[in-house]
Amino acid sequence: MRIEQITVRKLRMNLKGPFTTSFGTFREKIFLLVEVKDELGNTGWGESVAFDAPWYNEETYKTNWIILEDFLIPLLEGKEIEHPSEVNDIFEPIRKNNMAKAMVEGAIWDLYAKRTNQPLWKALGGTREKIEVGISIGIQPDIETLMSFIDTYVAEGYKRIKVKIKPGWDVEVIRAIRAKYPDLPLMADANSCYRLEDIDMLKELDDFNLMMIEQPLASDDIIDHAHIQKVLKTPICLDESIHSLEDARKAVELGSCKIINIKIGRVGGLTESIKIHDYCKEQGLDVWCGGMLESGIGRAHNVAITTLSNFTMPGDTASADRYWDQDITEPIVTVENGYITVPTASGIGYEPNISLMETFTEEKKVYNLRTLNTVQ
Ligand code: OSB
Ligand code: MG
Repeated sequence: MRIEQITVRKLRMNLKGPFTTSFGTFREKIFLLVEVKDELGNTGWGESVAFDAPWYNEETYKTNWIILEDFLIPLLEGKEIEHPSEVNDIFEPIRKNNMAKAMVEGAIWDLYAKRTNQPLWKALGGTREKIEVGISIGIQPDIETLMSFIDTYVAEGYKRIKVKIKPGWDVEVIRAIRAKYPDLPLMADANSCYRLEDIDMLKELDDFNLMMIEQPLASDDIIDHAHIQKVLKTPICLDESIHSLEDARKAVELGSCKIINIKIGRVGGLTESIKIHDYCKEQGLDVWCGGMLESGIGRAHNVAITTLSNFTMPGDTASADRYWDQDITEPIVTVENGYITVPTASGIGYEPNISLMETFTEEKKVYNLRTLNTVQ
């Protein structure tokens, strides 16, 4: 197949409520979508999980657009692609910018699955027909507010609760949750806000039987994480620190974590996600699929990757209606009793709702690629 056209859109969607992490508060999501088209007129969709500010990693939707226009599109021009696993290699000359690469690679996977008339999850090698889901709850103004969110989500059947923590919102919060819910599958995500000298606080968290502590230390660290994993019973899960299979291998060899959160965008696409998944399976580590407050397109990709056999822990791919008044796919991604039933339609299995998408679109650009068959 040849990619002949790429359409980029910048969308803005308001979150139903604020989402606060240790690094900042999201009230809206500004992000890019791409639609790729092949020589037969098949299309595929991808979403970038880069935010509008470089808080989580160094990318933003604007840097994604520049990388796409100046480097990724030129690399795709004139390329005959047999299988989407080749896209990773085509983008190899460009360092990092993983979220920019992943949005295009994901769209080409969707296109390929449609072209070969199979659901994306089957094309990826997935085996599950329904997936288990948890939910991530942001930092709240007070513990009562947090507890009422937890009550609601537990009643809705979510399979585990993740709470965001930061200095001043950690041990007391976890203690309060455990007092009410001694056996709830519970974890905490620090988004890199602690340092080695906070070890005593992390040891206190060790008493609460958490499923894991996610990314307690710096976003580029695997050394100090190995130091603390040695003294903690609670598994460390790495998110921000892992950008590739090589990073995963080094973290595992150092003993920096026992669990990896795979985010398709952070690792540069579905192909790299599969490689990390397979490596962790060999090494006996659990993996789960993280979230980046995605719209329906990115959410659909998360559902597809989670069907692989070593996604043994519930992910963060909660119901679309938890984030948005209206989401841009038909149907929207829905969680029932803690499960998402995986779609059977070809490709990502959720149709883009173009007319609704248009109402959230602030900019749009169509690129026609020079192809092998261009007659001079
Ligand atoms: O660290 O997993 C994270 C949201 C924004 C940035 C980083 C993270 C998160 C979440 C929410 O935890 C995941 C979601 O519900 O999409
Ligand atoms: Mg995280």
